[in-house]
Formats: sequence, C-alpha cells, structure tokens
Amino acid sequence: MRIENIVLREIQMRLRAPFETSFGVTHDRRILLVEAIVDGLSGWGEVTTVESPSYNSETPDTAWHVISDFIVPRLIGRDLPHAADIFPLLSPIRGHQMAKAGVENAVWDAEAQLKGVPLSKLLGGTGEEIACGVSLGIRESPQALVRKVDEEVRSGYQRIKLKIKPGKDLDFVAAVRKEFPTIRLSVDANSAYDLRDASHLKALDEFDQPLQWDDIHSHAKLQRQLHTAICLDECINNAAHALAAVEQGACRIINIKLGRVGGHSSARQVHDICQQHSLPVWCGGMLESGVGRAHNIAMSTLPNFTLPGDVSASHRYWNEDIIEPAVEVTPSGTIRVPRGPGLGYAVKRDLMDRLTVRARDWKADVALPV
Ligand code: OSB
Ligand code: MG
Repeated sequence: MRIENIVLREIQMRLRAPFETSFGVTHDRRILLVEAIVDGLSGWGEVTTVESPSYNSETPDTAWHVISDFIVPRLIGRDLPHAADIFPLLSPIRGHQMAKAGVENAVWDAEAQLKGVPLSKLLGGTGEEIACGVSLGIRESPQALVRKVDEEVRSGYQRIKLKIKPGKDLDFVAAVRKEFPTIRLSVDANSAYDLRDASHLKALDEFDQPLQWDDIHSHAKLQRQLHTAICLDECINNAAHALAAVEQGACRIINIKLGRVGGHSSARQVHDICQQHSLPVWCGGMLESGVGRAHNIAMSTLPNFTLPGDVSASHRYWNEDIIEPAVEVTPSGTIRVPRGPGLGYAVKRDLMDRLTVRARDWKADVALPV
C-alpha cells in the first residue's frame, strides 16, 4: 500500500442546536478532514478536536500544524503493508493523538476498500448492529432537560448521558430519574469537580470523568468512595493509561474515543486491555461529521463494546451530513453496520467543497502547499 497523496482540509459546520458542556457552548464546529490516496483509492479520516484546548490539549490549529509539519513528512510516499504500521511510525511525535488518528484512520479506510471488506471486519469487529445512546448538553432548567430526555427515549436510544457542571447537577439528574426510573442513565462532568466534592458526587448516579482531565490517581480515590461506576474519558489517552486505570481501580468503565487515543490501532489496544480485565467499554463521540461517525460505527463492532455509545443519528447534529446515506438509528436504538467496503458511506464531495475553508495537498516525492 503506497500513500501517494494526502489532502488536509478544514470544514466548518453549524450544529443544529448549540451543545453545552462544563467547559463551554459550541455552535459551530471546525473539523479537519484527511483524505489519504493509497494505491489510487481515497480513504477518509476526521480530526476530532474541539475548538479550544478545553476537552484535551489539542485544537484544530495544533492538529493542522502537527499534521502538516510532522505527520505528513513521515508518511507521504511510504509503502506500508497495513494501516496498523502507522502507529509505531508516529510514536516519535509525542501526544497529538487526534492529529495522528485523523491520518491513521484515513489509511484504515483505504486499506479496507483495497481489500474489498467493511472497515468493521478489517478491525476484527462482529455483529450487524451497534447499540446507541445519546449525550445531552446542559439545559436551562430540569424541566427542559426532562422534555429532551423524553424525546430521545421515544426515538429508541438505549442510554441517556447528561452533561452536568457544578450548580447544574443534582436537581437536573433527580428530575430525570424521577420521570424515568428505569432508563440507563449516566452523567458527564468533563472534569469539572475535585476530590473535595466527593460527598456531593455520592448523591449522583453514574459518572463519566468527574475529576481533573489527566488525573487517574484521584479517580481511584473517588471510585473507592462510590457504589456506582466511574467511566474514564479524558484520562485515557493510550493503552498504558488504560492499564494504570484498571489496575488502580480508578474506574469500572472506559469510554474509547478514536481521536483521544490516537486512532484505530491504539483503540484496539485499549479495547483489548479492558476486555482482558472484564471492564466494558463504549464508544464516545466528539460531535463528529459523518466521516468520524462512520469510523465510530466500525470501531463499535469490536466485541467488548457492550455498552451503548454516544454514536447517534446524523440529523441530531446536522441539517445535512457530509456522507450518504446519513447515519440513521432504528426504533430499537441501534445503527445497522454498513456492509460495503471501507467506511461503507460515500463522501458528498460537492457539499464538502462548499464547507471547506482551507486545504493543503501533498503528493509523494514533492511536498508543496496548494
Ligand atoms: O465528553 O463526551 C464528551 C463533546 C465534546 C467534547 C467532549 C464530549 C462531547 C460529547 C459529545 O459528549 C457526544 C456526541 O458526539 O454526541
Ligand atoms: Mg465525556
């Protein structure tokens, strides 16, 4: 497999509704897309940074810089047996997982297309459909949140995740729990608390990363004080972090985000460590366009993804997605895994071109800005 050409572009897409987390409100997404042309076929990857360094340390601009100046020069013109060979080639670049993942994942898509198999199968996935949940941004009032939960439960989603922050937590969660006593519920604080909040947090149900973004140790202390499961998100950026968290008892669930861990190779390692330790995983979301969403669907077919992920229908985010068909969710809250080669969705080039605000193109043997 020869990487002949890499095209990096930034697209801007407006969310259908603003999304509020403990670190801020997002209206417009800045998304980098990577097209890797491998043996004449285009594979696609998405860089899942948010707009500011508030979820992790990356932004669209740090990813643009690192891809342009460090990742592309290491890969352009290379002949590789597998997309999995990219991960070790990029290990001299410290961090910048989301930048790496965008590129590595594009080559995974290309490899699956070249082999004529769905990406899910190339990754080792099984199953025809994946279980879906939704992540709901912070709302004005508990009543508004209950109305939104009602809508999503009626659509069939199998798990509801509520974003919380100090001052918008217990009342909101209690109102939802009262109205929906049996739904699978979790709450995501995106690192907005610290250990002094332990007694306050005990009143809540289930957690997605309450404490500092990079602090496995404090989560271990908190998990010992709670009955309910902590799910780590921001803390787990590679297989070593996953092993540390598992062995220290810092969580009972891990959410895997392809970008956060650096792409499919690393995601599989994290998945396998969790599986060996009987810790279930689920697929996290980063308000992706269809390209990133399609990668999430493929990854979610791995056998230890036993909990519903934050992978939901395109129309919850976008008026028009950049892939076709758009991702749809069945009335029982599942997504059917596409059977076509690669990602199994087609990229809408016209729409993507209209949304593109900058692009850069590298060809094998010469590296010239467009
Ligand atoms: O913590 O999962 C998170 C969005 C941006 C940054 C962090 C997170 C999220 C989400 C979005 O929860 C989930 C989705 O894509 O639906
Ligand atoms: Mg989270």
